[in-house]
Amino acid sequence: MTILVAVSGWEAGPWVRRLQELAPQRRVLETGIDGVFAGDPVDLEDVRYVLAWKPHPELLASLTNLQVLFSLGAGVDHILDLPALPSTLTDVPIARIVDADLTARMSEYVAWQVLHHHRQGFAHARLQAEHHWQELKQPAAGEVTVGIMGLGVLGRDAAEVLCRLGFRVIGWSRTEKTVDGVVTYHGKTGFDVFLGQSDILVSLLPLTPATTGLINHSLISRLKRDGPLGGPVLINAGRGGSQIDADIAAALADGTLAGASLDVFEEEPLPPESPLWGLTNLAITPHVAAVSSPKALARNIIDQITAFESGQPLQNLVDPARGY
Ligand code: NDP
Ligand code: OXD
Repeated sequence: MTILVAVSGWEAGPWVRRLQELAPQRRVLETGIDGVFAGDPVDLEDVRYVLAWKPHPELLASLTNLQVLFSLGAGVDHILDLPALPSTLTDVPIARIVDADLTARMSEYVAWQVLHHHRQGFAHARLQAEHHWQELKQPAAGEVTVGIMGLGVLGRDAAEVLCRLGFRVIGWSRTEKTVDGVVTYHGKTGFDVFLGQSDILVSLLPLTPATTGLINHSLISRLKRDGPLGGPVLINAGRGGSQIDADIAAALADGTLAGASLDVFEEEPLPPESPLWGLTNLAITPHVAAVSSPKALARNIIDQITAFESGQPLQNLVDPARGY
């Protein structure tokens, strides 16, 4: 039962080594960093499982005996949005990563950025650069409302961590949710009430037609304006396709947003000429909020394959019609 690591932009080597360490009896093939398979095409007939990150559609189309497609990320837009998703994949289940390691990394990023804005990280860095000792007025966490868009695996965990830090946390999702300590809203009707209370808006949404371009001028202008941080703050670690970079740049420049942290962008890597790079109230990270670690996640996938082969149902299946 051959496994193929089909990744573009990532090195396959660390995944292959870890998979072989955990399952030495299995054959593991890999693509180059360009996502292209350089081996004998005949070998692809034995491939039953693919571990994918931005896989090439032609490569997927040539896998006639594929049984499960595993996304190496929590998001699956990199598979579902392929310009030509092969028809051979129609009946192949797609499973995504849900793992404590990935979840903890995301909550770490969210807590880091929320605290950075809450504790006035940019202002303190400016004062330090000026060698200027000045005490800034600091609100308590309980005076700040963090609104989380997306109450899935990652959003719920981040909410729990932020509640523990003392923030007032509210959440928004597509369908109704109950999360301890969090006031929740859902759908179109709850959206404006949710936005109007958010001092810090965190997006952990998947990219779907409904979330594409959602974080735009209109959304930003509906955030709470009179909170204790001197204006609303935006943090996006979901997908760049959910935001309009130019609207965020304009809002940061004219004060509609007091600050922002972006881990994801409409175009990645963020082009050097993007005006976002020059904004002093924006914290940029290169899509690393929660990286997929071969050490942790290869174990997760090998366990899934072993359970699947012993007749147990696959976990964390994606609904292609829903888009996540
Ligand atoms: P889940 O599928 O567990 O959760 C998605 C959440 O988004 C659900 O609560 C869902 O609502 C909500 N949602 C989806 N569509 C809408 C909509 N139209 N309106 C309102 N809410 C909506 O995903 P995860 O929490 O595991 O991951 C979330 C995303 O984070 C991934 O899809 C990926 O894009 C991103 N990510 C980014 C990383 C990074 O490093 N920057 C790393 C890992 C993930 P409902 O529950 O009602 O269905
Ligand atoms: C993911 C990501 O989806 O890293 O896991 O973006």
